[in-house]
This record gives sequence, structure tokens and C-alpha cells, in this order.
Amino acid sequence: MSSDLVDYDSLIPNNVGLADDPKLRRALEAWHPGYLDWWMTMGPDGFQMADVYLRTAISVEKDGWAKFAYVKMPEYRWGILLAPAIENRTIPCGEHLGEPVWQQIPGEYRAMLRRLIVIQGDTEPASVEQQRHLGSTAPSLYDMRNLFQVNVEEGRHLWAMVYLLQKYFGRDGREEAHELLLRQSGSVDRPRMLEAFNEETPDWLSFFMFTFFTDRDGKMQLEALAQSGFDPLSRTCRFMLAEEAHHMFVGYTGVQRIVQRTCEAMSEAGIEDPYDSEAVRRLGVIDLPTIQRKTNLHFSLTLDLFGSEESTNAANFFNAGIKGRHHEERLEDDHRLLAATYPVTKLVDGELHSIEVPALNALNARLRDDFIDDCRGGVTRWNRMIAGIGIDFEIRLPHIAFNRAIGEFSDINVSPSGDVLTEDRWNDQYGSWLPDTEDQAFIQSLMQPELDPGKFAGWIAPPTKGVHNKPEDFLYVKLP
Ligand code: BYC
Ligand code: FE
Ligand code: FE
Repeated sequence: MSSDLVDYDSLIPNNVGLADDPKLRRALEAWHPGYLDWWMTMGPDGFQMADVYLRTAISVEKDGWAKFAYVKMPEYRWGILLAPAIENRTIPCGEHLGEPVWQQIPGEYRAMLRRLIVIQGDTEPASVEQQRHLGSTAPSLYDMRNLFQVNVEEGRHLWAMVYLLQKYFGRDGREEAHELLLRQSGSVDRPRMLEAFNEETPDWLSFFMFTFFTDRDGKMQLEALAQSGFDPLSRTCRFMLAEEAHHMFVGYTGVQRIVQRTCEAMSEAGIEDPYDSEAVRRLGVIDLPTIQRKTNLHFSLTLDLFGSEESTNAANFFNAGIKGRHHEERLEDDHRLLAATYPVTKLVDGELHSIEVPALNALNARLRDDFIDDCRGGVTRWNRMIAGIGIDFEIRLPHIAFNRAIGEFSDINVSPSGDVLTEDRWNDQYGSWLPDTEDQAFIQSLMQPELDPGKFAGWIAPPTKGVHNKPEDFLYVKLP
């Protein structure tokens, strides 16, 4: 079968010719019941029998790759979809630059690739686990539907990585695929692999911050893996990126609508001081300083996902041609980086300085910097809206060294504005920079479900348009 056509009749929709690959089909069909079991026990809590207005990927063409319909989540068609092959594609970076891409795994890179694919695969179900209790406090049916859309797609991203493991890694791959269903977010014995995926997502502000920041790490990592010389990984990631755009949208507009509602409520009540949190909270909206603290938390947790600023792992991935830079093909340099340098912020004699280091070792720092640029676009638009409503407040991304657990800054204490602090000063002040139990209790008090079609909880503004151009009062989720 041509790889651009999706076989939608078989148990597992795919455009990878599953019908002609009985060994792989058996492996995936053997894994399927365990996946469904995981979805029912660790996926969305409740609502599994509800009809949700979901989009399902049915093609990999640029236009019309998805269809919208009511689906019960356990009946979602989780498929295996690769973006179309690029003819005569060559390896875009490293020591194999310009050689034809690989359709099979080169033996010497097998361990590296397996590790990258397993880490990528581990984050997908982890995020579904983190979000599993949010359905019952959805601020509207529209938002509930978006949550479930993100969840089923993260489930499909797990399928995407499991496909690669089972097709290209034999018995090891089947074992890894099994273990992806056994690790659990926040578990003491068997946690997810990266720390940000063991944190809780306890409320909807956190959910929107997570999809704005952490899904954006997903986007950046997928962009880097889409450059891979291992072509099946590249094609898989390229299609995942098409879905990822919606996750960015949910995060960006979610925070935007919360900030908008807060500013409008302040303006209507005549409250000018954004730091008068008590007065603002009495209006039943989330005060801007609390939103800033959540920003500080989710931004810093997400920066840890880029690994150490200087990393020989990252240098090896790039050299081998199995992970490139963001938009590698658009960059104008030698794509080998043997002589280039890159500026990295480091701690020197107790102070933070920008220092040129070999570019090959600084690829994690570089991808993180590209990520921060991408975040800035959204934050700037939030701030423009705040100013437009006439409130004197700016949401700021904290300094990269603030509240870090991985890399160059993991052993020091740094304020959001970038001052290196003693342990004592940090202990005195960090409570004003990160959400505390009181902030959390207040947010939690607002988390009451709003299930009337077209209605929204009082702390969030309605969206400017519906999903798939549906009217305002559309029934996005039909409860059983
Ligand atoms: N937590 O050389 P280094 C997504 C370990 S999100 C725990 O700096 P490297 C999604 C590291 O493993 C995107 N451990 O690291 C979003 C290494 O251990 P070993 C997910 C960490 O390898 C929302 C040691 O520290 N995809 O898709 O260059 C919803 C030294 O590390 C952490 C990927 O991440 C950490 N944060 O970089 C749903 C792409 N950081 O070897 C989905 C694949 C580092 O000493 N992963 N360590 O035992 C990678 O490219 C890289 O593995 C990393 C780390 C960027 C994660
Ligand atoms: Fe994903
Ligand atoms: Fe995502």
C-alpha cells in the first residue's frame, strides 16, 4: 500500500503497511489490550462513556488530515501515521552529513536511538496520567473537550513511539513498549523518566501552563528529532508536530482567557492595584501575582527537560545525525559544528556570566534558548492584552537559573530576576516566587465544574471561536 493512504479498516489505522507485516501486526495487537487497560485505569477519570466531539487523524495530507465526530474515548482510533517520505532526503547534520537517510537502524546507534525513543514515549502517557482528574472540574464543555482531545493525542503519540520500538528493536523494543505502560507519573517505585512528568497537574491553570510550557518542550524536542537521519523517526515526529499545534493553542489561549477574565473583573470593580490579591480574589478570579508564580513554576520545571546545558550525550546525538537542531535545514553553517562556539550562561566565582563554549557541547542550551524565544511570543501577546484592558502588570519569564534541578544551576539559588542568593535569603523569599499552599487552596476553591453548554466558569473568559467553527452553545461533550 502506498504510504500516503491510511488503512482505516483494520483494527489499528495506519499508513505503514501493517497489513503486509504480520510480525509487527501481531506485536502491536498483543500490546493493544494492555494499552486499553492502561487507558481505562490511568487515563481520564470518569467520562469514558461520554460522547466527545473529537478530531481523529485520518490522513497525513496537509489539508483534511483530520475528521471531527462524537467518539467515546476508549473507542478513539489510535493510529500509526507517518508524514510522507521526502524523496532523496539526506542526513542534515554531523559526521554523516549529506549521506542518504537510514531506513533501518545503524547498529552503532541502536542504543542511543532506543534511549531517545523510550524517553520520548515515556512523556506521552505520563502527561495523560498527570491530567487524569481534571475532567470533573472542567470550566466548560468546550474546555473539557479540549482536555480530552489533548489526552487522546498524547495516547496516539505513545502508539507512535511503540510502533518504532516494536518495528525496529525486536525483543528489546517489545519489552520497552511493555514498560511504558508500567511506569507511572508520581510513583515512588516506578516513576516516569523525566522529573517534570512526575509533578502533579492539580488544577486548570496548571493544565494550561503545562500545555503552554511543557508541551512546547515536546514541540521543540520533536522538531529536533524530526531532523533525525533515522527516517522513520523523522517522519513519525513530523506528523506528531501537526497534532502538537493544537496543544500549544490550548495552553496559550487557556492562560490568555484566565488573564483576560481577571483583568476585566478588576477593571469592572475599579481595582487598580494588581497586587491587592485579596480584593481581586474576592471577585472570584485568579490574581495576576498568582498567575506569575505558576508561570515561574512551570517555566523552571520545563527548562529542566532540556538536560544539562553542556552535554556530551547531546553532542553524540548530533554527530551521529540522530537528533538535529531546531530548523536544522534553515540554519546557515557547516552543520558539523566542529569549530563553532555558542554562548552559555555559567556560574563563575559566584556570578552568572555568558561564556563561549564549543557549540557541539551546547546543543541542549541552544534548544532551550530557541524554546524560550518561542515562549516569549505568547507571553508578549498576554501582556499586550493586559495593557489593552488598562491594567499595570507584566507577566515575566523568570531567569533561566531560577528554581532549577538539572544542569549548571541545580546547586545554586537564584531569584527570578537573576540574582544569586544565599541559602538563607532563598529560604526567606522563595515563597513569594512560587505557588504556596494558600495559592493552591484558593485556586482549588474555584475549580467547580460548569457543564451547561455555552457557559463558562467565572474565572475564565469564553474563547473567541468554537472548535471546528461550532456555535457557542455546542454540546462538545454528551454526558451519558
Ligand atoms: N530528568 O547529558 P544530559 C513531550 C539525565 S516532552 C531526569 O544533560 P541529555 C511532551 C540524562 O538522562 C519532550 N534526568 O542529558 C510534553 C543523563 O542520564 P545518564 C520529551 C535527566 O541526554 C508534554 C544525565 O542526566 N522528549 O514530548 O543530553 C506532554 C546527563 O544528562 C533530565 C525528549 O526529551 C531530567 N530532566 O538530555 C506530552 C526527547 N535531564 O545518561 C509530551 C528525547 C537529563 O547519565 N530526550 N537527565 O544516565 C533527549 O533528547 C534527552 O534525553 C534529554 C536530556 C533532552 C531529555
Ligand atoms: Fe505528545
Ligand atoms: Fe502535546
